[in-house]
Amino acid sequence: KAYYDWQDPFNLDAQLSEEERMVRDTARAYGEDKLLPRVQEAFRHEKTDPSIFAEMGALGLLGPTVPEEYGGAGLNYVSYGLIAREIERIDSGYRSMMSVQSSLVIVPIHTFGSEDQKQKYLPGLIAGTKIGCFGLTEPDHGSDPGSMASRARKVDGGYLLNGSKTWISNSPIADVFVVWAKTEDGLIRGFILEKGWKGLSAPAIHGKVGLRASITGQIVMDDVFVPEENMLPHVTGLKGPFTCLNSARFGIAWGALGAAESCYETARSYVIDRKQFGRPLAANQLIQKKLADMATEIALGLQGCLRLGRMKDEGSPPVELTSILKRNSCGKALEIARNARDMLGGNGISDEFPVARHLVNLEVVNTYEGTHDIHALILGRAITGIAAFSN
Ligand code: TGC
Ligand code: FAD
Repeated sequence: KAYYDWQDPFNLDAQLSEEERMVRDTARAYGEDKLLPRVQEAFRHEKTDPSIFAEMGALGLLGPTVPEEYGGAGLNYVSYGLIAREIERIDSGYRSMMSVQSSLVIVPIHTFGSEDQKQKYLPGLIAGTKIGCFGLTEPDHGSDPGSMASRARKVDGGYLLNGSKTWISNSPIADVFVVWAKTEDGLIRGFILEKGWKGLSAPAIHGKVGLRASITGQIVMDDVFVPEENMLPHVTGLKGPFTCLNSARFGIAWGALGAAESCYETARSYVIDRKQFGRPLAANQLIQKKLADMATEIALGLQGCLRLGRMKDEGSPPVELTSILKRNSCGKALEIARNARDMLGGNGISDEFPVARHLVNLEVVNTYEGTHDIHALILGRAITGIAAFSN
């Protein structure tokens, strides 16, 4: 009888290249050696350690798909997904720090920036010596960023930016701000702002019940002068921010399954060790069914992520595939985290185990980068030809 690997039923490992396995192992070792020992304190006390960016940068984990001429590792999308999976296996907040920097700051500058902007900003961001953030969401415009109120008014030599962004990962510690605002002609444009510019502030948002290891804040712009050369020249409209989101959402699809794997593996070892009614919890059919459901969803989800990664590496697959997988991975990972939490009984409430932390983190991951329902509507539009979210 062929061997069944409970951790890798479809032998994903064998479907990766040697380079991809090496990237995965590097990210896994970093997560276990450097992130795992810090996460409990970071989560308890809402503490983000900015040195994590430089640590990740030194290992080539930031902006990994960017070519070597700008300091990137020139890796493929599958490798990017594998990094996200390994980092989120430890904590979604750490993956958030990594994916905002990689997909939402480095990608727009690399894809839509001028040569001068690339030379100026990419090496520091990829090395992690500079920290970036991405401002799209506003207090009154979340799922509907096309209605944003932030404005960029043309003045001599540049633009004056006014408006506010909220729920912005990394913003209170960011050096570089990629911000989206409308110019007077009503077009959405991207701007690169720097910490310390007059009129720019980024107060932290405290009291989050999830994603506590990743700092979140606002971006407040009060007549911030942005020189002409700091506008992203090569994109207008929502295509700009959505191109970044395509990349970040793909990483989240892998990452959420990393968190789910952590919950599944924790629950499995717990129910094998824990005895009630004179035998292991794992001997009960109800418990085994929960494990079987977890293993099934993780294995199928990872195969979908790998397929999309291969398609991205070969060309430009339809963006709806990213919606299928971002939505599926987040929804399934949440369900797995809830079941794992239940299987650990009272101990599932303690932060000595990672499951409750993953659970509250995944509530955030299911919401940002397009909520579960918004991705259903993106798919619904593609299936029916009717947009349910517009007039
Ligand atoms: P819609 O009419 O669909 O499109 C407007 C223009 O954008 C183009 N487009 C895309 N381009 C590239 N990739 C995509 N995925 C694209 N989707 C749309 C589209 O072709 C069109 O271009 P053009 O040239 O014809 O004008 O726009 P809509 O306003 O009707 O869109 C509605 C909807 C729901 C799809 C969209 O607004 C949406 O996705 N909302 C969700 C918002 C969201 O995801 N926000 C994320 C904020 S960032 C964040 O959460 C970071 S957390 C990260 C972390 O900490 O890890
Ligand atoms: P809303 O849009 O108000 O949605 C509320 C509810 O209504 C949701 O359930 C939604 O699905 C539903 N809904 C909305 N419209 C419809 C509709 N037409 N039909 C049916 N249901 C609908 N943003 C950034 O720009 N950069 C960041 O770095 C960033 N980081 C974040 C970090 C954290 C910790 C959090 C919590 C959020 C972050 N976000 C960031 C913001 C995030 O992208 C938004 O919270 C998300 O897009 C949802 O927007 P909203 O919160 O305004 O909810």
